[in-house]
Amino acid sequence: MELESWSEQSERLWVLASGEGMPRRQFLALLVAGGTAAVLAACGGRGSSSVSITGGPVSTVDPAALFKDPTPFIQRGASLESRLELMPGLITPNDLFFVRNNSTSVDLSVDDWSLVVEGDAVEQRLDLSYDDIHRLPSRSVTAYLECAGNHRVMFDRLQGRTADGTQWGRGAIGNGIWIGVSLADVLTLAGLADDAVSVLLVGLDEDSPEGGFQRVLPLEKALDPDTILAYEMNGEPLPRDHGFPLRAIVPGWVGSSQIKWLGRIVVSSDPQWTRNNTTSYVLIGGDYSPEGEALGQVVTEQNIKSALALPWPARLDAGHHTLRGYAHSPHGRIHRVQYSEDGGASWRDSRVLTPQPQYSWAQFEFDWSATTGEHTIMTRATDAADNTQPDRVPFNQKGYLFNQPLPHPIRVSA
Ligand SMILES: Nc1nc2c(c(=O)[nH]1)N[C@H]1C(S)=C(S)[C@@H](COP(=O)(O)O)O[C@H]1N2
Ligand SMILES: [Mo]
Repeated sequence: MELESWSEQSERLWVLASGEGMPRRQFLALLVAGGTAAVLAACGGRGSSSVSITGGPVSTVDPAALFKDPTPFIQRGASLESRLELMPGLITPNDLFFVRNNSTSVDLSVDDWSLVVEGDAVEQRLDLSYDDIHRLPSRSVTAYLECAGNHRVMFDRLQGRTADGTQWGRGAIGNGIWIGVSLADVLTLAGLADDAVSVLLVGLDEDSPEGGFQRVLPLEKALDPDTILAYEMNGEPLPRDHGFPLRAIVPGWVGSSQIKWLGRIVVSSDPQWTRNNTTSYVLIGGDYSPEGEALGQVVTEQNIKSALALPWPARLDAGHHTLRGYAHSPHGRIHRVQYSEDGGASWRDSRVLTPQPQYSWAQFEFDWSATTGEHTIMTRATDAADNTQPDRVPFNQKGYLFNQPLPHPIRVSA
């Protein structure tokens, strides 16, 4: 499994680096800047003969599938998983923001691009240029964006059942400041019919026989003024890997609804069913009932989660540490994050940091005095509406929405 082989590799490298007296901070900085080669070089050029990086190739990313530098990420084919321990704070910089591609990133030019709005529930078909979009009133939204499969590997690790799909750890999430236009304004421009019920967003990547990657939104979510079509991410034009020139941002909803390289919108007076709300992004399992044309319960909103911003497993020196992490919920702000050192028998409060703007995730931290040996720390978040992470999530075949508290393994050495 990719994640296992990657952590084995970094574990071996870290054993070598710490044997050379390299502090963890320097090790990570080298790994980020120059990959394994830089770590090996700094270890006196002992090279791969003394540390055999055998758990598969160091890079598993397909270089043709992406534009950004994959070095700081856990690499997974055409997708990149973020390392929470590298996150500098509340906002995830673009070069550390995870990428989830179902095919490959697309290189579009604004000159050849336009956004088509059509369907039986609009009065007129629109064809909007990049400039047309920019002439509409702009709207800024601060929101986390998370893949429905974030934490998926935990079904395997904590329940002993492997779900289908990319075995994401905890880094299929990032938090951004997005600027664009309200989808509602675009729909109004096309003239929304009274009987409109569903809005299909279609990407320009070549994802499946039905066309680009696509997802339908019910009218209500499409008309939420904070559902935007974004052209800017963290003060820069939307990067190519994140959907240049235009992508949907649907706060609180599954990552797969936030269509990148948006090219077409179909507004219909009927519900629309495509792959991503029938066979994919549905909860399939005995605990879930199918709905409409879907094989299971359709995944719409994400759920409440928390994670420590440490490598998995983590290694710390004995002594006092401030441990940090991130928590988020689609149902409101995070009010509380607790941690447990005894498998959930007792819990203590961490400090939830402010600000926590809009649909942003929250940062939390707590002081921990690390004693030599093996430890496991769990975290559990609670939001303003009193939702909290459940002790157990029923299994679903495709491994979505895993949000049990994660027992994070930490090895402390003297
Ligand atoms: N056109 C298109 N949009 C897409 C995807 C895709 O493969 N193609 N992947 C989706 C999924 S599954 C996720 S989790 C998010 C990831 O957004 P990011 O790559 O900007 O982090 O984009 C969504 N939008
Ligand atoms: Mo996703």
